[in-house]
Amino acid sequence: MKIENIPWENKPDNCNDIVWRYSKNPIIERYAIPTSNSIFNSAVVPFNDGFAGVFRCDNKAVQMNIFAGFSKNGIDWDINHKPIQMLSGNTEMIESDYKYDPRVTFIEDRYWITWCNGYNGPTIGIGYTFDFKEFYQCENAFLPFNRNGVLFPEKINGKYAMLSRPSDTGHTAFGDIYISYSPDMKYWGEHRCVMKVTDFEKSAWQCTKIGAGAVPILTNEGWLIIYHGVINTCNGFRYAMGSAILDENSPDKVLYRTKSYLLGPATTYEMVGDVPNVVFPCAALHDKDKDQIAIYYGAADTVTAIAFAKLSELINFTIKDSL
Ligand code: BMA
Repeated sequence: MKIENIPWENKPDNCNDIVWRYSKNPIIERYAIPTSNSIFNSAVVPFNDGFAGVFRCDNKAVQMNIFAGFSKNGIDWDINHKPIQMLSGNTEMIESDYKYDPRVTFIEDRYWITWCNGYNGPTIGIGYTFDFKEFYQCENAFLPFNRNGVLFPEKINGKYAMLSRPSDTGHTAFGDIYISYSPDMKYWGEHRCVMKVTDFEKSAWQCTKIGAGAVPILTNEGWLIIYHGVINTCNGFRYAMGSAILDENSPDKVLYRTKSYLLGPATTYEMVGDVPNVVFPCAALHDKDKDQIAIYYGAADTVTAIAFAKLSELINFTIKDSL
């Protein structure tokens, strides 16, 4: 995809990493709208001559909800002060006690949104919009409990495909990534395991649970995914970012997967916040011709940040550093 005004900053001279942070992070502060306690784990896409996004803004009662936002440059955002009000999509309106951790994927003719939907516990909600003004809520994809539902940007073998992470009602101390398929965005099946957590001895940062992050990017090597991996330390969970490449036609096959994390909590805004030590990617913008990718991530469950990489370097590293 070509993105004229993709956010970008060159790698600092003294940086040896594949992924580097934007120097003016965080791009969205916790109090960016009047009601917010925190704005993080949010998703953006190119829209018109700029960008649009769906943002997780927890309010000061710490209720989780999703809000639409717009930007000319992908860095400075105007987030609506009112949460998204859903109309009924492919079913009658279904309950939603809360909404969090949205992802946005353009498929065919519209923007599809998935999020963690409160329906007797967390599961994957699905909705769509054409204009980021009117939103339509569809059937939940799965039974509770599930999190981190991420749609592929095109059908695979004629079906919609979604990654997800079956979980529990609480702060889930386990979790592997699965894929499911649907002919119509309503009924989901053919569930297959894609990747499991690692052995502690081999790659400890992803040994407790993993979950899909950004929408998969189709490359010459296969589907590039950017995901989060978690280790349970003596002081609680620590969330970092890694990448993997899945087979183009059978994306339940993992071809490569980084042993090292690409970005872990290391700056103040990643290490200090409502939930310390969280780097949680939910979206990425890329331009293949420019060889650029901008990754959006929630930091410490409080603010939103971006990091950059050269797409080719990220792919090569995923292959070279593979487990
Ligand atoms: C997960 C989700 C995420 C959050 C993470 C770290 O279970 O709630 O929204 O970023 O925990 O607290």
